[in-house]
Amino acid sequence: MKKVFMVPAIAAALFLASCGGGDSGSSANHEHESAASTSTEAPAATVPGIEDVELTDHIELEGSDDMRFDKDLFKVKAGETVKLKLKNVGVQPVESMGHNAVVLDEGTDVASFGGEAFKAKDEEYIPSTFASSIIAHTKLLGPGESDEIEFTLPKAGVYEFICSFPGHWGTMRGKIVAE
Ligand SMILES: [Cu+2]
Repeated sequence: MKKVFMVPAIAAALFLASCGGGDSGSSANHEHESAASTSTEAPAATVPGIEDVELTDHIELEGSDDMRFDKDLFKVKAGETVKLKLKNVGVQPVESMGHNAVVLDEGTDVASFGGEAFKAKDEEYIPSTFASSIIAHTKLLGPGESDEIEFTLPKAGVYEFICSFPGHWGTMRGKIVAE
């Protein structure tokens, strides 16, 4: 008789244990859902047209007398070396139409950076006051000149690049998406 009595007690204990398991299972599901919704907000998805851009480790840019880069969107691998070559294909003198390419850290306020660069003529428009926001930059180039640099984007994200010559960042501006 005692054994028969024990069986329902064990069954009740197992039932309670499985209820507890059910609760933790549902909270795990909840965490999974929130992780999934975070991943849909990944930086690569926030830049229109990035899905049509091929992964590269060698960016080639041209800057022209009409204050434009010839391309404005690139996709690279985070943590890997990227080469960037800029050529000034214009004919106007460097004093009035110089170009560079400055790769800015994620989250840099481009307008603020451009304002500081404007005042940094003695530093070829690479403001030391914003040094921590600069990942890499080319030299300031006159007509027909080119420069090539190497850098590594530390983590996945969207990094802007601009020409920091006074007045140029409004039109000479693009994005490098690291994935
Ligand atoms: Cu420029």
